Amino acid sequence: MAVYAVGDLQGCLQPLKCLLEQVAFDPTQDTLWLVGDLINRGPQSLETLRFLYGMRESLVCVLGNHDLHLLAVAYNIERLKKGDTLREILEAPDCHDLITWLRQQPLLHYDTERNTALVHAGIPPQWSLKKALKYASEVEQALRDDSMIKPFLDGMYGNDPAKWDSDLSGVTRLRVITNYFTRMRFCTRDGKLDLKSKEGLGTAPPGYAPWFSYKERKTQDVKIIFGHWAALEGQCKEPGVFALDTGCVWGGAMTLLNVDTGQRLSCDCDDQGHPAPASQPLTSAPPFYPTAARALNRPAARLKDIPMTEFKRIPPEQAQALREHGAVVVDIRDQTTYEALHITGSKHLDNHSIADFIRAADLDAPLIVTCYHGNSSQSAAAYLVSQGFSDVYSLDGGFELWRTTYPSETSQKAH
Ligand SMILES: [Mn+2]
Repeated sequence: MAVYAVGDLQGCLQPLKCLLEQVAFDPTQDTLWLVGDLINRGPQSLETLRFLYGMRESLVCVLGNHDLHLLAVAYNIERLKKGDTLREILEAPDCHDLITWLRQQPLLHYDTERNTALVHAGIPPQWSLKKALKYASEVEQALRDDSMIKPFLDGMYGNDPAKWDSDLSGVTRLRVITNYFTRMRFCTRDGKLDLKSKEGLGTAPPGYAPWFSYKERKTQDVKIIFGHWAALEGQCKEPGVFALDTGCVWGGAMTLLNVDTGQRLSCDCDDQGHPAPASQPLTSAPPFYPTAARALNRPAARLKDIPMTEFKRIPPEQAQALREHGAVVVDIRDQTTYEALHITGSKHLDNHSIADFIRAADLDAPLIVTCYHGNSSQSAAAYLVSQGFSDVYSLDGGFELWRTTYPSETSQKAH
């Protein structure tokens, strides 16, 4: 009976399957919430849509800008752009079923029991939940209405007007509503949109800030789960606001959130949107954990005596300071990637080397774990804590952030 929410899929089916397997997702019992952007850019847009359609009874799905773009293309092929990977959907024999299902999906979902809203981009600061639901339903009605869908989709594109006004009408009104729910990142206090900046928190134009950051935001008392903003890397410090887009299609990760416990699980991806080689074994328990546990060669009682500590997440700067004081760095990416470039002095760790590593290690020495982007290193760090290491760190941003922060502290030599 669990409820999970997953970040933007963008046609990356394998990481989704990997995550669902890890939580033993049962479509007859569990529910999956999708923040939208199900398709486009990734390797398997058609297969992803079919997979979701097949389990549609177990889904709650809100539409993202890419999903709306697919609908627009389905109603007007001239809208198809060069980088789109949507043609396979349009040419599929089941295209009609998939599109018909998609246009029934909402822009905003609210779960009363959990007091939680699900939306692709966000809810602008000036709208209460009640208003947001009303405005979302205006667009949803247009999508479901055979005579309104095409004019709406044709008029949907564009950044103007940048700000909501309740006097707006027609397609212009629907366009602003759509831009808020599916494209917003930065806006002003009173909800004027900037739709050009796409990068991290530091890149807001003067007078603009992330939509969720305003103290006066009228949805402060509602939990909000959203995607769309990969540059946030799943980090949002605002209480009750959960960022889930971790850029699976751009070599980031796909993130799954247990809506009730707040627990997160990630599947690191390569730059093709497939699970990265090291992610599967290191984030899913079976192949990795038992090998190491057996190899520990210590009586079980000894393990129980070890006080459980938590691992800490640290930025590159702190990792560098620890390295200067002799911390060991282990790298859990796949061997080939590690050999191509890694943190100088770091050791490669995988299912084959973990046993020897633990046997020979000083359990009290500081140990830093790194991966591609700082996602799967967290499960590995938790595991190493469970194996008795007392001072374990997960490197935030992984090797990708490290190489841009300390390019001279990287090396191609194996250790
Ligand atoms: Mn998006």
